[in-house]
Amino acid sequence: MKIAILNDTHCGIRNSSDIFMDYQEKFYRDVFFPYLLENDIKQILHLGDYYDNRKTINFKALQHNRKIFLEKLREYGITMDIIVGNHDVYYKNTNELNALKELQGHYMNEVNVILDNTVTRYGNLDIALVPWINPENEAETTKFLQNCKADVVGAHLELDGFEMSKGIPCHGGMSTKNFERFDMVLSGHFHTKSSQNNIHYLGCQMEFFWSDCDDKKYFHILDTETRELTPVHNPLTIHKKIYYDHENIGDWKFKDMRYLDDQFVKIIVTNKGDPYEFERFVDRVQNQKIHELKIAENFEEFRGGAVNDENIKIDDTETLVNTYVDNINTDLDKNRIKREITALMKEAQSTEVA
Ligand SMILES: [Mn+2]
Repeated sequence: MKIAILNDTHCGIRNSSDIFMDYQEKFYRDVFFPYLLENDIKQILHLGDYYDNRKTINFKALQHNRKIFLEKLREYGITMDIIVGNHDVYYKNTNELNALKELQGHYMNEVNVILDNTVTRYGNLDIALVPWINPENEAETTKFLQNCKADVVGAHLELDGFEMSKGIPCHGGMSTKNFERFDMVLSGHFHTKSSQNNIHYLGCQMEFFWSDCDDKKYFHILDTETRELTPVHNPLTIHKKIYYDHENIGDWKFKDMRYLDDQFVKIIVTNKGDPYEFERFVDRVQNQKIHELKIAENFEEFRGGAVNDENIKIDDTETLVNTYVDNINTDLDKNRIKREITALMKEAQSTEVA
């Protein structure tokens, strides 16, 4: 049998922005469900972070998600097994109070919320399902991972050494030691797709932040007989970067700019040249139906006298801040500083789009 795997779909992301709701709707309507219907797939496994905000939900986002996703499960006869991710749980030290149980478990026969470590059989394949690991369930999860009878794991893990977003590795996460005995470990949590040995971060299916730009997104199909994992590309993007170098920008006046419609656009100026030409280029971009335009022109304002800024990349705020921190001369734990700043930025970004 074939099962579809989703993870980190973050209902209500970016402060329940209409733009992101529309974008999520397009993914389910035009990409995900058509594939499932065409391939007669009736089972979804969701690896956590169904909702975005640990503590609240916006009624509009909730209703919208019910219409575009949950009601479609019912309509198409699809069932979903789901584990809790860190964004689905109210408290940091226990999974007991979580949005999945409150919003889906009680009302949806099509949704099976998995709160405790469990081995579930799909076709001829046993998959160990491991919800978000917290101080309360950690010891018991370790024991489960050492003893469970399954070759494959589906989880929401924070593992050391894997990329959190493209090019930014996680330091201080959990060791991969307890996962070595499995043939294949599939995990949500980090939003970029990456693999090391038997462990596969699937990456989220949609773009939510600038750090997702130019980072291809996929949902996955697992064949439970052959154990083949197939990524299915989601061609829908919502972020576009333009590198402006007046020497290489070419005949932009004749270029079809409609690919920028419905996108957040960032022009990264590497070599501005004639300012008048540049302004005309900006006008051209702004004439499209874009959501927002950001221009990254120089990073003068981010300069600190003590910082070696030759290596700083201005591609996006996260990369900029991270490379900036990398270049500070300090004995403090730079990885911890980066983790804290990233968390703060995510929080700020989620209130940025109204
Ligand atoms: Mn997530």
